[in-house]
Amino acid sequence: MNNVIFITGATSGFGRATARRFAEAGWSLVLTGRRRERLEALRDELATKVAVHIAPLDVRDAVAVKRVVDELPEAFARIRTLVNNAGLALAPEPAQKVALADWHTMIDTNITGLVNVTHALLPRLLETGAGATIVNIGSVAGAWPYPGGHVYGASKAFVKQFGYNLRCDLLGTGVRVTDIAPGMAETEFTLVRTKGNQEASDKLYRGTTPLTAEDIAEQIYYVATLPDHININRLEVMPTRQAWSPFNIDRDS
Ligand code: NDP
Ligand code: 8X3
Repeated sequence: MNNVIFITGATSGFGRATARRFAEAGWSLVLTGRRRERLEALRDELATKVAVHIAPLDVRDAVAVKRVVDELPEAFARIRTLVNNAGLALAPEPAQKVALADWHTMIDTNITGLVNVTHALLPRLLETGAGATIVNIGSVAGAWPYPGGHVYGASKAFVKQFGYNLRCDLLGTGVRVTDIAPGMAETEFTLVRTKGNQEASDKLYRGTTPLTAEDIAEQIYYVATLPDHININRLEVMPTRQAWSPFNIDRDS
């Protein structure tokens, strides 16, 4: 069977590593993201091994999402796995210091983008039936609060609950849904979160052992290739060298 994976945010980090991991296993790839030149570079790298279709796409644009899905070439039309990976955190400052526009960007990307893509691809996944998998990339921030998490963490809590609710409605269709919730992983995530501050990004990952994009790609491959009767609901994955802190207390000085 021709296995096809549709990946959002394939131009960097987890999405790009996932494209490489599934290419290694011979899957056909639909690669999306806003940066066309990166999609082209990845296609050039992987098209020697597997069939690759690229589609520059901003997941916030529901009309564009539907067009990309409607115009999938025949060989890529039957999707087996959807990886809803496109997303971002912005403004690690306290909530009261954050520009409203940054909150809107996170909601539009992490929530609206996620539902746009899921809604457009659900008919294709239902057609595939048994073994079809939706992998949503959540975060530990969707389950555990931390300072500066505000809308980012809340958007990832949406990812988790949306996935659970989808599972209820998709019962009997064979379509699986998994929330993979990573902790700290070294990608371009912190560069984006700090609006291009390479020093801050380097500092966060220095002197410890974060997850890699390849670690998460391997988890995605694992859940998507389990026997059809197994659904991993949620997979929370942290670096061994990351854990929780005590509660903060406000004290009189
Ligand atoms: P990267 O910044 O490396 O990759 C993010 C990807 O999302 C890029 O390919 C980017 O592509 C894409 N993207 C962002 N906005 C849009 C948009 N509007 N439309 C389409 N694509 C978009 O970060 P990661 O790989 O780390 O992040 C991937 C996912 O993992 C995100 O959902 C993130 O929240 C989540 N995550 C990350 C963790 C980490 O520590 N790294 C931990 C937990 C979860 P382009 O800019 O070309 O559009
Ligand atoms: C982000 C993961 O550990 O930076 O989704 O909160 S962490």
